[in-house]
Amino acid sequence: AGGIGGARFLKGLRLIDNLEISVIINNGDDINMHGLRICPDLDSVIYNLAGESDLVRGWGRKDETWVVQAQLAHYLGKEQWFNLGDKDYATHIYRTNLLNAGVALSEIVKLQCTKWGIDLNIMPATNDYVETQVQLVQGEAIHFQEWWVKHRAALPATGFKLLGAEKAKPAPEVLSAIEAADLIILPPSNPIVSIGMILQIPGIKAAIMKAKAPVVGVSPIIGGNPVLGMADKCLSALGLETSATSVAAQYGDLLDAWLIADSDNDQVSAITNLGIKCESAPLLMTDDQAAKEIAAKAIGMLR
Ligand code: FO1
Repeated sequence: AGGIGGARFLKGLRLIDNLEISVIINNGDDINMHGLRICPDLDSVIYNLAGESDLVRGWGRKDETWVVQAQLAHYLGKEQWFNLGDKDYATHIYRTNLLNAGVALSEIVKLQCTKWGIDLNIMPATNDYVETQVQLVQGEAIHFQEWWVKHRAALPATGFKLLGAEKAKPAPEVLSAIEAADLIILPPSNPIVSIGMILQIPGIKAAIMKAKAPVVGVSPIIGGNPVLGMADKCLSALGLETSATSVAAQYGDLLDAWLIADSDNDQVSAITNLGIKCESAPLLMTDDQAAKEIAAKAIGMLR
C-alpha cells in the first residue's frame, strides 16, 4: 500500500471478519527534514486507521495546529514548503529518536500501532533509507516531495527512481508475509510511486511472483482519472495513459485478477486479453462501508 488510497482501502478491508492482514507500505516518499525522518505513507496509514487523519487535507493529523512551523519560519526567515503540524511533529520526533538509538523502522511502526490500538500487522517495505527521485526533463533529479509538494508536479519529468534501492533489503517480516499469504492484494494506490517503489526493493517482486497466493489488484483509476492523488501525473511522466488497462499492463504478469471501476467497464475485454481476470464494480471509497464492499469484491474474484 501507499498512503491515502491504501489507507482508505484498509479501513474497509479490516471490517471483513476473520482476516489476518499484513500490510507492506511504501517508504519511497520518506524525507529527512529539520533533522527528522518523515514517513508520509506509513503515517497516513497509521493516522487513518487510528481515526486521527485529516480527511479533507488527505495527509497529516486532524485538528492540527501549526505553532512549531510558524516559529521555524520566524527563525529561518522563510515559509516552509513542506508543512508539518505540531501533532505530526511529535510522531517525527518519536520516530527519529528511536532511529537514532538504533531501533529499526519496522519496530518503531509496531510501537506506533500499539500506541494507536491498531491490530493490523503493518510494516515498511524496507528498514533502509530509500527515497523516490524524480528525473526532470530539464536539470537533475529531485526528491519526490519536492516535485509533488513544492512544484505541484508542474515540472516535466521523465521517470522515477528509488534512490538506495540496490542496497535496500526488505524489512524482516516482508518476505515471510508474502510467502505465507493466502491472497495478495494490490490496493488502489499509486502504481508508480507507491506500489511501483515497493516492487523496486530487491526480492519483493520475486517473492510475489513465487508466492502460492494469487494476486488481485484494485484499480486506482475511475473513469480515466485517479481516484485520489496523482497517478495521472506519474503515469503521464512515463508516457503511459491514465486508464485501468494501462495500470493493469504496468503490473503485467504480477496480476491474476484486476477489479476496475464500473465506469471503466468498456475495458474489461482488453484486460481479459492481457490474461488477467477482470470485473468491474463501483470503486469510489466514499466511506468505510463502501471500501469494505470493494475489498470483499476483490477478495471474491479469486475465491
Ligand atoms: N502534501 C502537500 O501537498 N503539502 C504538504 O505540505 C505536505 C506535507 C506533509 C507532511 C507530512 C506528511 O506525512 C505528508 C505531507 N504531505 C503534504 C503529503 C505528501 O506529500 C504526499 O501526498 C504523500 O507522500 C503521497 O502519498
